[in-house]
Amino acid sequence: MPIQRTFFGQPVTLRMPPRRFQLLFAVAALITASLVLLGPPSSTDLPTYDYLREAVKNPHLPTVDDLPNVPRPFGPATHKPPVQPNSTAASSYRAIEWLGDFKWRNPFSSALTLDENRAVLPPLKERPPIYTFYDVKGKQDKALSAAENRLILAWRRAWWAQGFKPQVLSSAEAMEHPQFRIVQQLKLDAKTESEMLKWLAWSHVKGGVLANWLALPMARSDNPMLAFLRRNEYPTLSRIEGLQNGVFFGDATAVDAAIKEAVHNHLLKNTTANADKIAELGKKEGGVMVNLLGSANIAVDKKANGIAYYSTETIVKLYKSVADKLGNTTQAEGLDTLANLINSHVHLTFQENYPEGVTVVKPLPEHTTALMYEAIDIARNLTQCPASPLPKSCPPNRQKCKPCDSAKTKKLQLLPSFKTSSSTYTIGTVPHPYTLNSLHYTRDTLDANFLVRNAEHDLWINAATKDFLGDKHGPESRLMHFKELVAAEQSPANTLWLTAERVTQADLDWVFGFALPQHASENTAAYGKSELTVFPRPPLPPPIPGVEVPEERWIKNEEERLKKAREALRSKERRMREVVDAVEKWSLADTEAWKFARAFSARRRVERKKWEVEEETFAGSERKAGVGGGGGRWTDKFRI
Ligand SMILES: *C1O[C@H](CO)[C@@H](O)[C@H](O)[C@H]1NC(C)=O
Ligand SMILES: *[C@@H]1O[C@H](CO)[C@@H](O)[C@H](O)[C@H]1NC(C)=O
Ligand SMILES: *[C@@H]1O[C@H](CO)[C@@H](O)[C@H](O)[C@H]1NC(C)=O
Ligand SMILES: *[C@@H]1O[C@H](CO)[C@@H](O)[C@H](O)[C@H]1NC(C)=O
Repeated sequence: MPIQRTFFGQPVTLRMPPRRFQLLFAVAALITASLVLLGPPSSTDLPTYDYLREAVKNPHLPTVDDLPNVPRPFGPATHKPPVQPNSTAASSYRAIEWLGDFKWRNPFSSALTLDENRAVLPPLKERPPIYTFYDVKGKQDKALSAAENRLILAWRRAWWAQGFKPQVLSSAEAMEHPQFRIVQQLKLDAKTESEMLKWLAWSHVKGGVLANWLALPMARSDNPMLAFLRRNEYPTLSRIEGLQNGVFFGDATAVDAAIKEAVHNHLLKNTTANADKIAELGKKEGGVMVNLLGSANIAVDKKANGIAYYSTETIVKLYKSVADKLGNTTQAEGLDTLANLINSHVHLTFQENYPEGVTVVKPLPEHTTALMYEAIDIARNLTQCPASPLPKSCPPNRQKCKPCDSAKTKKLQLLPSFKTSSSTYTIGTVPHPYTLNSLHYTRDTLDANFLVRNAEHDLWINAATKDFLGDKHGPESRLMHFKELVAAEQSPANTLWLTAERVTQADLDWVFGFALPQHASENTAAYGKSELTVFPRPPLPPPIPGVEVPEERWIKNEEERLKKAREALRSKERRMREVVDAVEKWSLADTEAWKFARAFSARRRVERKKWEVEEETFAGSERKAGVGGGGGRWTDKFRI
């Protein structure tokens, strides 16, 4: 009597499979049995695929000794490491979970987490705070406040992208300072008082870096000044040469001592009599505080070129048309123009930092065109000339820059494999192995039979690291290199890794520190009535040499398959889950790469969103600047 057998829910006809498959099924059955008994093992417990492949090639009946490390039901119990706070994010596919640990350079995260889903990332780097002071006396025009908030948002974004934690102080912090009453009783003019309050607020938060909100970082992330500020140790109270009172840094004791000394300056004994002299001090290099102290008390850092400060004098001197607009009736409009100018300069700095342009990695290029849409979209906008009110202008700290020329925009190229270079910015898209196998083998659906018969293991990581590592490395070593590319010290500044299943990319502004161009013109032209010059969009990158460009209809098929793969991964259906699981087991290294890249960007978003929520009520938050919909739908925005 024939027995109806099933495999992954499908009935199969009973015919003895070839001998090598008998062995494979025996191994699979053992694994399934141990899965049922013991729950999912970590990847180190599973037979390696080389083992499986060898076993398939050289069939011999397995003995228990042949099976590497299948979990022993009676072995000693293990504790999972405690879950760190804020280490998960919801996702349509599966919760994204991570653990920050110094041992992240392990090929397989599960070796450390004992949890198949949790990726081990490098510990989150502590961001040193950078403060700015923004205070509005009395009532102010709504449009003006909104424009100022947008500028402060740009300030926050630029410093965040450089690894800092930007915070906006106001007179509320100054009031907490013990010297506040004394300063108030001095009856100073508005400008001097505001400068004093700024220092009181700074002292209240225990020193650090204090910057004007028109002082933004515009340099490579390894610029010595920025690297120094990031260290969060400021041995002497200092300002930066040429930046007036734009940036100060120092520790709490030094800041406090300086305030005490300034308040006791003899000129402040009678501020009415000395009003002119005090105003005079305010005009001298470094501003009023520096000059009340006598210059010996504040060191001057001479070699700093990483920060651009748009002081009133600088705007008048270098950006005349913007200065004209900042006159009284058109002030809000002028501030928006300034915001556009600053954004264009941060973007220009990015483009100059990568003289070789932007590279999009497209491994296995024959059937992955649809997978690249997002990456290419971002890459084109990155290489587009930024919209600007003064397209020929340079940032204040680099007057010798090369303004962007739309006739020769930076190179935008596709490469089938990753190449390291600090003069190019690289964007990669990491697909789930289900997605990749479905595209690469042009299959609408996958199943275990298909994989076993036709699919290679770890297609993606082998292809993506081919030029870079050659053919000799195994998947473990490739994974380790890949993780370095994503997450090692300097990598996030040079590379961006997307996951293929995400349809939208948020937070790019905070990754780059500027807003990407959202408009393009046919040819260079003013856009709307804003007097911005908008540039054409760079063309699509040329195809990879030697790879046939698929016809439109095949690309349409790819889009369909990509959609189906996204659905498959999202599916809660048991059979589908089993197939996805089998695909993951078939390509352990690709799965690990996907989990790692996905967790890395999820953590970046969670860190940022959490910060945004904490800062929500302060000037320059997205909510105050009318961007991003505010914090009310915060939990929605957590979905990755
Ligand atoms: C502000 O506007 C008034 C009247 O329109 C004008 O008299 C004054 O000169 C303007 N001030 C500045 C600084 O442009
Ligand atoms: C993040 O962690 C903090 C502290 O453990 C907690 O208060 C907060 O609710 C967490 N946020 C999320 C989104 O998990
Ligand atoms: C400050 O100086 C003015 C003019 O020199 C004088 O009239 C006033 O009495 C002085 N105030 C104090 C408190 O000494
Ligand atoms: C890139 O620019 C185009 C318009 O040229 C815009 O539609 C698209 O949303 C932009 N993409 C990103 C990621 O900013």
